[in-house]
Amino acid sequence: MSETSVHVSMNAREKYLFDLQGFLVIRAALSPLELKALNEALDANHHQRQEDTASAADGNLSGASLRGLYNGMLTWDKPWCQPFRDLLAHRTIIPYLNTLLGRGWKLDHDPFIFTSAIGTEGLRLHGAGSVTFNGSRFYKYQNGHMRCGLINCQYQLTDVNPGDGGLMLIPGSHKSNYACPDEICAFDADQEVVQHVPMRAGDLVIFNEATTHGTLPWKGVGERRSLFYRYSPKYLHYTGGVYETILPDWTSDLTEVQRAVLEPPYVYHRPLIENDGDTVVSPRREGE
Ligand SMILES: O=C(O)CCC(=O)C(=O)O
Repeated sequence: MSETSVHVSMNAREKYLFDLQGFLVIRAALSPLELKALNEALDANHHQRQEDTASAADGNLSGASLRGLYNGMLTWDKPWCQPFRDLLAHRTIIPYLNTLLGRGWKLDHDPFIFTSAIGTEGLRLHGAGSVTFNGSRFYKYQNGHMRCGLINCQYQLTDVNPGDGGLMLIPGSHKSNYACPDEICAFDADQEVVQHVPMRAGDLVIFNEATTHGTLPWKGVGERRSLFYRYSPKYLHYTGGVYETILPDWTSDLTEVQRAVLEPPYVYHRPLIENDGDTVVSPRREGE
């Protein structure tokens, strides 16, 4: 039997924690076989590694080297693309995304992986909370439902031990009404409000882009390998990359559920994935 955590709905404890913190950790989201296939695919594609020059961290977040960045995995040569395609609509995440984004959510960014060796720099805290209404990265609770702009699903392909570094978040900041002061964003002041999230390989952290977050310099002995899938509600698109108005030829290899996730933003007649992870329905109109 698979050890993957499959949930048919987001439970009351998880809803409380996500609403409170702006993020949620799902333990053992990936099965050992899925984890092995993803790591083998990455090992076989080391030549695809680029350096992430965007972070330019200094002070407490500086480091001796840049983060490694991989993308384009959905169209890597077979068989290496397959484990990444299998995660497009992973059964574990469906009930969470249905709850946080409303049914009809879509992949937003092209999936990517950050890697770090010991000494790799971090990234300033960012994510604006409720300072201004930003329709692409917001948090709202209304009429019994949570709704978010951009949602990050970050799978760990290797362990993240306490003190290793990597993802940091300010719990509750998705609802903050004031801009994060510069010295906190730089991780120079009030470090106790910032939470590092230790995880085992196979764990998943789901967080709202509006939750203030960044990267601690990597101090782990092992390599950091964090795999990101970012999703948005059916009516918006945050970035370029995977947004195609007509699905490309390679998507004919995908399941109906996986293709539904790659649909461009629109509302009417949209394929909606049920929590069971298998059923796609397409109501004429969807008012959810
Ligand atoms: O390192 C992380 O997990 C956070 C990365 C991040 O927020 C970013 O690259 O924008």
